[in-house]
Amino acid sequence: MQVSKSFRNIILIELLMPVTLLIFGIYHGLMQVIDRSGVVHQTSTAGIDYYQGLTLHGVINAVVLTTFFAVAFGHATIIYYLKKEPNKLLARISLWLMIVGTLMAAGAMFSGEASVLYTFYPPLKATPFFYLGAALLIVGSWFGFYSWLKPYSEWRRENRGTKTPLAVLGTIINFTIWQVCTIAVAYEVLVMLLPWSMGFVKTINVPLARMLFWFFGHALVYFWLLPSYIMFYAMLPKIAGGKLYSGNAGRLALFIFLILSVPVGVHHQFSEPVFEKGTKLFQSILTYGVAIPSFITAFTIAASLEYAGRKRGAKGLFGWMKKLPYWDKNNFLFAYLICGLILFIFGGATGIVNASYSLNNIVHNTAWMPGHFHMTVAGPVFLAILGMSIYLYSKLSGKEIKHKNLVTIVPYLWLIGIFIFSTGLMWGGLLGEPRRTDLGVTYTHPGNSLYHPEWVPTTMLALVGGIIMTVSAVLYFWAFFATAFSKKSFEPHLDFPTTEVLHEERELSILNNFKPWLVVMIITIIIAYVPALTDTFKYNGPDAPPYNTDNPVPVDLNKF
Ligand code: HAS
Repeated sequence: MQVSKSFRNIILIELLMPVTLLIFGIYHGLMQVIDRSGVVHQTSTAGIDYYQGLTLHGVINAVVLTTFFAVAFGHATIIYYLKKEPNKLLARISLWLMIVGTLMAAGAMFSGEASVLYTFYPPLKATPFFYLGAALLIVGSWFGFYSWLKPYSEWRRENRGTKTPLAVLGTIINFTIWQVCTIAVAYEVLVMLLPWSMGFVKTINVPLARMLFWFFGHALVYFWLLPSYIMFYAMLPKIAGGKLYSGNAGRLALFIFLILSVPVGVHHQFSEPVFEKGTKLFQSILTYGVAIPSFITAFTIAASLEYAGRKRGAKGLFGWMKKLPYWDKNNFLFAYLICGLILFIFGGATGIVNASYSLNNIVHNTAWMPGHFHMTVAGPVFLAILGMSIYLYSKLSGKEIKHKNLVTIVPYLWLIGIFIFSTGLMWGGLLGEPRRTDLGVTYTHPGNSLYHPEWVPTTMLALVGGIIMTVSAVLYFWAFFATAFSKKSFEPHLDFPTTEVLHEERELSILNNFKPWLVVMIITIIIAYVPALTDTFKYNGPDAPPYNTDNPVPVDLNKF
């Protein structure tokens, strides 16, 4: 279908800008594995300090890329499936706020004034520009959401009794979760961190700030994940040559995410004494609940792929796995989505280990954790973003994709890289190897009194995986920018491979109605978070002055 020039430009910028910044994000990922493995023993490289690089890596890859992509992909799904364009003014405001916010935060990080990692936990302090930039990026993404509300309600009025297309349902659910969870982080940033970082107040309530962050932080991971789920349900079965085994299963999975994505944040804080046992137990149980939609997805998508394989002539119990279009370069999205799914089997299993209150004690704050999250956010999420970004860029710019062979190899190389890298991290984590630590200056430095030889093979393994991942990313950049800088060769348009459902299922009005789910969502959040909030107010320790990563003494000590 045709898309107006202004919307094509908005989406193209929202794809191009984060992929360009990703070059820095990937470079700092490589520096992480080099620094940790002890190949070098230094606190900074090319003028960028270890924690500064880690902050750039986390913020660019996990916050900037994912947020821009969610908005760009949201615009595209609304336009394609509802045949209506979002509100132009709101979409433009969204784009500009996100650009200005990203530039402010990037400037702060590159200047070394915001080495606070992507979680920006106090008492680590950043320059106010970092917090303001992050706030603008988030508020900008809200405007993207607001730009879809009018066309969506018009569509519903004009199509009474028709099911909302699955991709649109997923997009609206995802941004509803986002709207709710970001209110907490907006409060943390605007009311707590900003005045503290500007020196208006001297100290900060750390437990409250961290609780507000994780109210947002775990829902954030589902905000990353849901665009991939939309692709798995609404596109992958078609791409594989089959049909979706059950549309109702997909709708149910999405609505369960709406209820359970937010009230589980305390599972990141199991080791924090400020929370009572009951608060932790309840959120641990809900965490097992939020795995259910992923189990539903695993079975539904596996059944859809089995159907596709059998249609392609597969025989026997597992023969369908061999018949799928793994190497079809004209259908390269398959490679990105299947590699993500395979990684997610292991990312999901390790997440369930983390959710256990007792096992969490062994793995919390160890290298196990980045092992887990690289098989989730750098698995199904990152691969779906890469595949869909080049796909959409080509369609909307009218430029043929260059180096399609390379584009098809990228996800397999990435998959191999992540498997090796995450194995190294998780093995090290089980041996007590800490995360977020420049091991090369101490623990993996043979000349240091803190030397831990058992962490050398684990960090070396992670280094091998990290190098393979970097090669994969470089090939992707090569193909992406060769496409972006090539000449237009066809009429720009928008087109998604769209799945049909295998059998017409009974119409369940509950799966086409937001209200009951929103009510349950609010009640669950209240039950889970009122005790957590009360716990943070019971905390009677001192509030904290600001710190930097390079010094155990508070900054601006004279002021206090
Ligand atoms: Fe997690 C920490 C628990 C999912 C990301 N998680 C993190 C952090 C990140 C993250 C970034 O309970 C670190 C934050 C930090 O910096 O401190 N996580 C879970 C659980 C799930 C889970 C229970 N996480 C994710 C996703 C993420 C993500 C998704 C990003 C997108 N996570 C935790 C916990 C912690 C945590 C604790 C805190 C730990 C601590 O102490 O700090 C579940 O949602 C996972 C459910 C998933 C499944 C897998 C389903 C499998 C599918 C694939 C099927 C394959 C097919 C292919 C069909 C049950 C759908 C077949 C075809 C073939 C050919 C084979």
